[in-house]
Amino acid sequence: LRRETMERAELRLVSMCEERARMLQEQFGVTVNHVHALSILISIFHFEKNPSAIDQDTFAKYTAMTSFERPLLNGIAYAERIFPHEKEMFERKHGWIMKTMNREAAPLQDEYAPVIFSQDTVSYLARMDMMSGEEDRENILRARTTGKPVLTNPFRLLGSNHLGVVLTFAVYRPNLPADASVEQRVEATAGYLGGAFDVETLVENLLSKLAGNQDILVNVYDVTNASEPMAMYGSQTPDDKVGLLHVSMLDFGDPFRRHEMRCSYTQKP
Ligand code: WA2
Repeated sequence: LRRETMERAELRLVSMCEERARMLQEQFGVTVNHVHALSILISIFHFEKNPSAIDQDTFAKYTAMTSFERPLLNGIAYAERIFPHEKEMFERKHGWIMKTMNREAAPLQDEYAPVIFSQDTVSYLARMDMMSGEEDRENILRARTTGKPVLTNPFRLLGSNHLGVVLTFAVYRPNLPADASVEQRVEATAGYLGGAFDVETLVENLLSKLAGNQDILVNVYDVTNASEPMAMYGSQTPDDKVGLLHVSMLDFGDPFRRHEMRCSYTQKP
């Protein structure tokens, strides 16, 4: 009888964990797809059109009205690629000076990525050089060489200080061939579109709506480095005495990263 109870408990844990993992992966996927589409929109409407058909007001309006398409992002912003010799002209044209993520004046660098368009929910990113933050900078460099969606390590986000990850897509000048080399990609890079997955609140919100939520403990990890899992969601580590543990694989679309969901019961079954 005891064995039967355990088997049933195990099956229930597997099915609840898989349900949560699939739902989270699905929401990540639709969000990433929509940011991808928006990166193409910018490539065409900001770069193929001269003058640009996008300004801060149109970007703010469009991103606010389509935010339902990106359910796990707290907002989205576009940063333009600027070289040192363009900095003065750029700042004069916009009538403001770029700042670092620590709110200092931007020091001399080989390149900058100041945010020129931002959704109102992340207006604190405006004018910020996204290359001044370690995680954002790594994302930018990896996004433009791969042409793929890229995610950062989990870290504390600006604004909320919540645990999350940043998603970045490179925006290329139009007519980049699909089979472009790494050098061609870097050369054709015009800017970066991205936003933050506020995992701490948005995943919590997603999971809280599911049946059986009180019975199950969910943790999400970045396990790209298998020997050093990084916590991405979940404050409680499972109690060893509870025993049963199920691990569901997650695919968030960044081919260079691995994520997984670990589920256990909050109480002995
Ligand atoms: N977005 C929101 N919160 C953040 C953040 C970010 N980056 N970085 C730290 N906290 C404009 O890659 C380009 C968004 C970065 C895109």
